[in-house]
Amino acid sequence: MPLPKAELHLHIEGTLEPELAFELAARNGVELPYADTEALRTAYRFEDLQSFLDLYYELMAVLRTEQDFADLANAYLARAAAQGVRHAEIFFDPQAHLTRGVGMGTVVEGLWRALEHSEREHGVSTLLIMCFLRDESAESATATLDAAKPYLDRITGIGLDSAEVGHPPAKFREVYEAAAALGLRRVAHAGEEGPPEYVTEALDVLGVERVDHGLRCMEDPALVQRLVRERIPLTLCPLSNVRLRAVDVLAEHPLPAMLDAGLLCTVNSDDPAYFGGYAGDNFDAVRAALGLGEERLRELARNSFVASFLEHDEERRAR
Ligand code: ES4
Ligand code: ZN
Repeated sequence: MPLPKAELHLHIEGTLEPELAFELAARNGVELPYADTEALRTAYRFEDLQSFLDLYYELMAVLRTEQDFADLANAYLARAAAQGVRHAEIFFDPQAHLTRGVGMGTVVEGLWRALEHSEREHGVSTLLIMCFLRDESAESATATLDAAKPYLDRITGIGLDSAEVGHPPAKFREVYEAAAALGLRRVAHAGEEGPPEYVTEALDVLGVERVDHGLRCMEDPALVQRLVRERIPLTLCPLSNVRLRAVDVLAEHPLPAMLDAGLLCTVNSDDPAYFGGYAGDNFDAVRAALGLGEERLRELARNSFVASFLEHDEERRAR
């Protein structure tokens, strides 16, 4: 039996497996520039974050209808459940769909078709976190928040993703303030490819409660001390870090040093269809490559629930 765990860093568009991509392409009459699933998989050799993002956005062309988003989410939830995931806080990237003429309603209602039955069907509770693309403008983020207003009863929080370097957190101060005023929880990707200063800025300027990745905090001992003192969770994604070359090989991942430093680390899958594994696969990989003992693995699983928004969201819904 896999350890029960919560998944806190998961882009639903990054769960699009080649087989489903081709199935949806056929259903929607979308032409993919790959002969078959095999040819597509060979494209999964990434140099860095941007080379991955190019393919990630390209494949989204197959997602067009509510049913497409429902099928995508259902496939993820079934896989996650099989690997011990009991709760998932799911990112989605509305701007990547809005710019293709797919509306906010199609995305949210479609995902909801799967999420509303997830506890019963898969034994997985879920929350939605809407991410802004940091390589788009701050105005576009604000327009996205406005477009989401009819759906805020289904959205727990906001996040910030896509190409990090050159797009510091402070660019999104206003939209994070507006989201906070609407009662939304706040997270952001920081310190994946960007410098430790972006982690500090995400905390100080955006008021994030949790940092996605945060890996590069290890370059700044004072920042590590602060993250420990303030119990700020980090949502690490070890297989992603290897595939996107944030670390050379898994055996050199700083996770053990981060745990030893007292950081509240969690292990997640990021974009499992692209990076070679779901949440349980990431646990298995760090166990094998880093020699983590049972106690450390249980700590990671426990951390995932501690770091989740579960309790708070239940309070919010009850109000
Ligand atoms: C992402 Cl790994 C990663 N980093 C930043 N943005 C993303 N969007 C989807 N996956
Ligand atoms: Zn991510």
